[in-house]
Amino acid sequence: MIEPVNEQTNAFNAWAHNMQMRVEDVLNTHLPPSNTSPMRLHEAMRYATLGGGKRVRALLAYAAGEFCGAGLNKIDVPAAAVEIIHAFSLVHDDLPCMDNDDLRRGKPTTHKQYGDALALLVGDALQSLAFQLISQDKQLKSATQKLQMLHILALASGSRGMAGGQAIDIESIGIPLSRAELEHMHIQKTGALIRAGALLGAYSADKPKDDKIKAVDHFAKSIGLAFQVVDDILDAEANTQALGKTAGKDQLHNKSTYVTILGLSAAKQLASELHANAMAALSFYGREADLLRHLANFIIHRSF
Ligand code: GRG
Repeated sequence: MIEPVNEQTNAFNAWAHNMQMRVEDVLNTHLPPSNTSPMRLHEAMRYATLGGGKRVRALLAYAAGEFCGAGLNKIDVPAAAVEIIHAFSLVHDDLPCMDNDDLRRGKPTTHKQYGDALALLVGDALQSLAFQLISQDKQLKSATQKLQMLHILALASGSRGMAGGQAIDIESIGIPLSRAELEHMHIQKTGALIRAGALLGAYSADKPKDDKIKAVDHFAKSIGLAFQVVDDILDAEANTQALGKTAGKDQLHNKSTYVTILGLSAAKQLASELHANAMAALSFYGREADLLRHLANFIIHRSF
């Protein structure tokens, strides 16, 4: 029986809420307790990671993992690891030497709460923790599988992934980028970790089929870029309270965005085209790809 669209959306929303709570539990369990030494560092790591965010990268891991046949228990740690790397990147991104922001996820940024030096260490320690958790995960039985995941996460975070994209971003402040340069920057800065989230989920399955890995990869590349285009649109259109972070930051910092390069209407058109590309990657599959489809819709239609 084909369910009506709003029932499917309600079911997806309930699934997403459950997975957000699930990854919160996994994070809570695996982050060092704040009553163990060094207590202030551990408290700040928990402050930066817990109790906020849409958990899009974890949701991608769960959806791609289920698509490829992995049990939820196997996806838990990889999903938490990609969120930990993401939290790390946000802490460093907000520092005065980077974007210098005061508000993140509706509360003071980590350096505002704990000082710049500790925030730097929070990022460093979170990065190590993400790799440590995958390496010691008892749910993942094969060393090859773990190695594959560590490789995916390392590539996505490094100089040809997120750190590289951030380097291009800070070097280009005040210098208008071409559309191709902007795309290159965002594939690295935002797209790489989103793609990693989906791939980590896919590789959580014991024997993921090649065609499914390729479909997830194709899907994640398109939806990762769409995510950033929507981020640019929201930065221009939404307000600080709705976003939980400072709105209008790109304009303030004189940064090239899809909105400054294409204009609002063409940026929205591009987001729809990228969404359509992501959906096309799943066209061969039936209901087993529905979580990924709904997630793509959520990424495109989100308001924060
Ligand atoms: C992590 C290796 C490494 C280096 C740090 C600072 C930095 C280099 C990179 C910055 C990457 C960055 C912050 C990109 C912005 C991506 C982005 C759109 C963030 C907002 O993501 P959401 O909307 O946030 O998913 P929530 O709060 O919902 O999790």
